[in-house]
Amino acid sequence: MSKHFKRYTITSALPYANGAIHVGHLAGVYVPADIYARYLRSIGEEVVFIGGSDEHGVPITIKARQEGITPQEIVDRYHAIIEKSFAEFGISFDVYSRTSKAIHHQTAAGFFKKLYDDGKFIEKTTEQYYDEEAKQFLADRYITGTCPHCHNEGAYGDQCESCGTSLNAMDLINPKSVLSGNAPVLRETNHWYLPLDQYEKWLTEWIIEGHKEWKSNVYGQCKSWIDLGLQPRAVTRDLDWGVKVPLPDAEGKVLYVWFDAPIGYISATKEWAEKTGKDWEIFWKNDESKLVHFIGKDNIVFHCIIFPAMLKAEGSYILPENVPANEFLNLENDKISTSRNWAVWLHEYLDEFPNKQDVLRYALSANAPETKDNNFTWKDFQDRNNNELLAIFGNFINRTVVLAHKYFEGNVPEPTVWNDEDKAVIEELRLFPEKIGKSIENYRFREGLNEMMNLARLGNKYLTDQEPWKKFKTDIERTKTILNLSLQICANLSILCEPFLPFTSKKLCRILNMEPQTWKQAGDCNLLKTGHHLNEAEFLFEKIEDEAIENQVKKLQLCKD
Ligand code: B3M
Ligand code: ZN
Repeated sequence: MSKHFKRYTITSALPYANGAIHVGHLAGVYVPADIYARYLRSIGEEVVFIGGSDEHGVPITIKARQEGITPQEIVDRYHAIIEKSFAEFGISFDVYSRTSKAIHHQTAAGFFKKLYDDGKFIEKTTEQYYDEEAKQFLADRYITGTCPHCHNEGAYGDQCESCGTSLNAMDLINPKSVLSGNAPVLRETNHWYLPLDQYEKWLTEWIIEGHKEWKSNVYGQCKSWIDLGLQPRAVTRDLDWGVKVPLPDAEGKVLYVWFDAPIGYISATKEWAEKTGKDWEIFWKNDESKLVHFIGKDNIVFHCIIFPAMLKAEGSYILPENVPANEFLNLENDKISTSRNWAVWLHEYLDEFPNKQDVLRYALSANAPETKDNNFTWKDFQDRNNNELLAIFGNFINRTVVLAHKYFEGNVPEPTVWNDEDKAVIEELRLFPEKIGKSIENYRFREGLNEMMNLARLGNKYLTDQEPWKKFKTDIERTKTILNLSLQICANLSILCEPFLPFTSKKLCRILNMEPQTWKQAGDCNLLKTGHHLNEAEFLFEKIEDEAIENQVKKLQLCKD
């Protein structure tokens, strides 16, 4: 028996505010999280769905330097772009915060201080590169030099982009500071470390023994990390952009971005609670609250090992119940890359496909990289729209509503004689809410989406088989029953498609002249009462022509040339 929870704390990875959002982000993290949150709200659960921008870290300071502006200006710009994209795609956050807010700085500093006071850190002195002219310690990204493996002269202190090897700044041959161009010198500095090695036994029990139900990609990654043996991790850095280390003698030091960012989930919950008069603590400290982190696979170690160890060290927090991380989405058979502009950016998509948010949501969910890396192609996008959304879902709704107007002046006709075929459809219909719900609860969103489409398929087939257009003249009672039942299926679809296709659900409710209903009402064949008046039919989807697809492919190809 799985445990019943009273409320849900749903987080989605905080995107770095140094770039816009692309389809990979949406498919990997935000659409699945949104489906989950919307479904839970629909079944009547109490939910807080948290998002926000991750506004610290070295790459942001580097971008600011390159552009000759402040890091704050960089994050202000991208936070606005990101927040707008999420809103436009219907990602239904209860709060979308940012880690440069005062509430976050207080919360993250307070969290660090509690761990410090409780003696949970170890302090170590190491030698780090220092730029004597710029008078500052150098983050790995601030050092370039020759790669010891492939001899590329422009390798960074953390990675050589030419041969792909991860590096330590100390490995570079002829290191140079990005700030002054001078060779850096080594200087002693002290930092605080979370001794992850001390949590190894506990992590083994909690994950390896306790969470065998996690997705195999997630579980497998955790297991190999733990098997390799965990090392103490520095949680502070010498940098002037971030949450200041709240200790005397820590001038010029901030919390490591991966220490403060997950605490951002907590700060965002506080912000939301202040605005809505809720109690944030119950969502984080009560074991009847279910904490679920939606992330991409590159964030697994931080959410499954390091953040839980931080929460455990603090002592008063619940731990994630699940971390349904996705694999990566490729684009036209190639890795998405922001530097090569090999991506589909959300804001550009909407310029070219206005009001087609749900088509993208659908194509991405249908192809979600749930168990392995997956591929987005424009051709598949077109096929999903034309052959599924339009040909099945849209066509069924449209035929039904048009016929109801034609034969019954847009009023829901009274069903009189149910035959065996009707009864079979009614029986099948009843099972959908639970089937789709189970898939969503188990993080199998593709399966849930496919089930939802199966209901549209069922409706479409029923209408085609029953041919009310042939019966209207000879058998008005049958025609009434067929259209009544078809309309009930439309009404059910408006509920059951909502987590996946929220814009379509809204439009469908408008066509049916019906208030949005909740999941509990689905499965019923009397959602629309006899005599209820429908609005005019509108197209839910329209055909996407080859030309539009060719343009997208061409546009991408430009990045290759
Ligand atoms: N900003 C990394 C990323 O966007 C990081 C996630 C933070 S979640 C607390 O992949
Ligand atoms: Zn190299």
